[in-house]
Amino acid sequence: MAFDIEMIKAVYERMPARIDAARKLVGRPLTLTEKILYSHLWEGAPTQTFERGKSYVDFAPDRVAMQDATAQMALLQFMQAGRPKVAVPSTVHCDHLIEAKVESKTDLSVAVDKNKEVYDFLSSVSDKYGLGFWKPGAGIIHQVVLENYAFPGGMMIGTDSHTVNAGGLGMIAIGVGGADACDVMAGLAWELKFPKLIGVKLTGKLNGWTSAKDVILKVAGILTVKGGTGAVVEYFGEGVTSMSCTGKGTIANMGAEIGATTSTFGYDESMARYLASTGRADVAALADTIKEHLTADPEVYADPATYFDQVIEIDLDTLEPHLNGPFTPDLATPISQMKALAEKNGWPTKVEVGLIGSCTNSSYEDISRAASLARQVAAKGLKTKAEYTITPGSEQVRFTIERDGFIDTFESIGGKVFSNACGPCIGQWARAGAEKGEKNTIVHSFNRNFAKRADGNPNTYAFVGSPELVTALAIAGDLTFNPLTDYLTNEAGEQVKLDAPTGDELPTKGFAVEDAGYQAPAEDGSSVEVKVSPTSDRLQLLDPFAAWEGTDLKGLKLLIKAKGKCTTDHISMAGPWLKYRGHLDNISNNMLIGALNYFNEKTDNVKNQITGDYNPVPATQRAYKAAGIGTIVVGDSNYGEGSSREHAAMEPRHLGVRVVLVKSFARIHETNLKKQGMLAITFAKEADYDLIQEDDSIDIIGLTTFAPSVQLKVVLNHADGTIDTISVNHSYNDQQIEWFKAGGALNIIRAGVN
Ligand code: MIC
Ligand code: SF4
Repeated sequence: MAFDIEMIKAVYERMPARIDAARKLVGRPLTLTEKILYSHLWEGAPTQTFERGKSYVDFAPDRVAMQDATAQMALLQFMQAGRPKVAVPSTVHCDHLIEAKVESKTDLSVAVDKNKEVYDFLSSVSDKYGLGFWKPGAGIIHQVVLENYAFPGGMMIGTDSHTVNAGGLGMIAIGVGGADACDVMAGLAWELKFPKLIGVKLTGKLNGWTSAKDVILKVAGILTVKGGTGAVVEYFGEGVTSMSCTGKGTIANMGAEIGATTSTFGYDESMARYLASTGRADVAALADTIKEHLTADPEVYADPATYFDQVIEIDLDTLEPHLNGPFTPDLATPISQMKALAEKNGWPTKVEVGLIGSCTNSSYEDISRAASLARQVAAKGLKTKAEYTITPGSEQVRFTIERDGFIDTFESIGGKVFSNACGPCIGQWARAGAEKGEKNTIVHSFNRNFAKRADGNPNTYAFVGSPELVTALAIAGDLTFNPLTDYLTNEAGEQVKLDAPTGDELPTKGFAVEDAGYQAPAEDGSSVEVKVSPTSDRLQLLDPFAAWEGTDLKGLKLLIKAKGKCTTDHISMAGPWLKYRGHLDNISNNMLIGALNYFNEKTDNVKNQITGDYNPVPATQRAYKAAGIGTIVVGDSNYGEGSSREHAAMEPRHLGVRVVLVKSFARIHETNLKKQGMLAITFAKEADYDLIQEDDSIDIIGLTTFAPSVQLKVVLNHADGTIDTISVNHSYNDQQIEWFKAGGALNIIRAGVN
């Protein structure tokens, strides 16, 4: 039986009436996204309509999920909220802190030992406050959620940007910072700007070498890393219903890479099959009773241009396998064009490692299709040229694929199976030789490929592809190999061609697992003690941030003007730094160390305006803090893209940065900054970015009359005595302005004002 079935039942009971009410108010047929949103309003049954891209709306999500690297900060905040128990079903998943080095068992036991303090903390907080706890080794949050908790028509938030993965099972699932999770667990509303809607119509049917991954790689190429900002992407069409549920999960997962708020799919038979095979026939039976409410009204898909803000159509019959990269997930190249492009751009063409799995692509279907290629290695007398690794998404998947012989197949071609965890995807990869910084190419089926992400080496060119394509390229050892047309020379010197992959959507013998790794919380956790040692270097209780001083901010020094791409990986790097995710002061030592200084094109090297010296960013900021001088960070477009990690907002706040001024923000990061009491503003004229000089002292004017939709003024006092005054925009509503004034949203919850 499924977890929290009573909650699901209650959601389904209230959905039909709420959807009818919304349809009447809106006065037209509804998309699936609108149905789910309007049936999850904090106020209950809808009484008003909302404007897409404009109205801030309070929602009541059904559940919360957190992974270990973000849960620490989320739960440290929750502990300050003064609540005895979480208000909605919530879970914690231990997946990010396990380093991939030798193989799964060894790596897992090293991690359990090394991270004991953090795991004990998370486990005892979960026990105390009523959260489900998934132990290290149980799997990656999004895979475990898809297998156990996601349900069509539900709404969840999670402290990880790929929470959106659950859209594959027809949810509205959204990635947030820990402070947002804390609100919902504390029984408060969750606020989101009512999204715009992008419709993607899939015609035709996946075939041959093309897989669900290629759909999203193509969409990323069309929309770019910013194209989905502020929008929910809703997929429909015959290509969708013929696709597996886990394939839909892959597409939804990588919606994070185009900045989309989330992606979703209407309830269909593939979802019912997936629910049944993962032990939740009861959820499918419930969903069947209201199935017309779990997809859009028929008029919508018949005439999408009328109902969506933007419509994209992709023909699966002709869609080619793609490889996206290097260094950004939206640089999409159809495999047939890779050879020419790699030559033109000087990308290293020898593939050193192929890595499959991760939260994005480790379904039974993915693994079985990849295994069908691995089997051809022996059958065709080939030898695998590159290293090859497999990261299963959950213990249930791992156990089942082991039972079905796939692990043996992978091992027979030299494959190495890592723990059921994030591992190489998040820089938890002790890759031998990476420290040498050599230029090299890897291909993986993960979702992100920002510089340094997998192995810390800035010269690793990472390309994202389907597990099938990654496997073929690992066998060939060549980035320019097109398995659709090219031949390989086998050990006997013959020319052989790989057959297109085949596989099973779901295990014919069903899923199996001995110990899934779940720990239920105590019935009454009031006597459970949560210990945080005052001398720990990994955990630190939080002190409240100071409230706004009530005046304009004058004489702020420019800390850094970041040039170009500045993702959360640049602002608060993961990999080795993950270990400090529960210790704000220690992790602050990575603040902005990956950002490129506009003035000298160096990373982690900025001018200290007091001494004139160039030093690392964190040390420079600490010097300003010690001198009682506030600072400002300036950035380019889509600043803070990527992860949900609120450390990227809390570190600057903790170290005394007051303002972040950029051309544009990624959604989660902008909210995280606001939540932590930071001033997050954007240039009214993007070109004003060019006016910022290295020795600027900057004033922010208008804060005493800070109001929604009213611009602020920024005065740039240049070192030569000249002054530029520019206008800046902000997106704060009344409540968010209160967060700013209080010095952070948590200060308000704690004071019980809210
Ligand atoms: C990621 O994929 O970047 C992460 C690591 O899962 C992050 C969360 C984190 O930084 O802890 C995310 O995507 O939100
Ligand atoms: Fe883990 Fe990578 Fe998935 Fe993030 S994207 S949850 S790091 S596997």
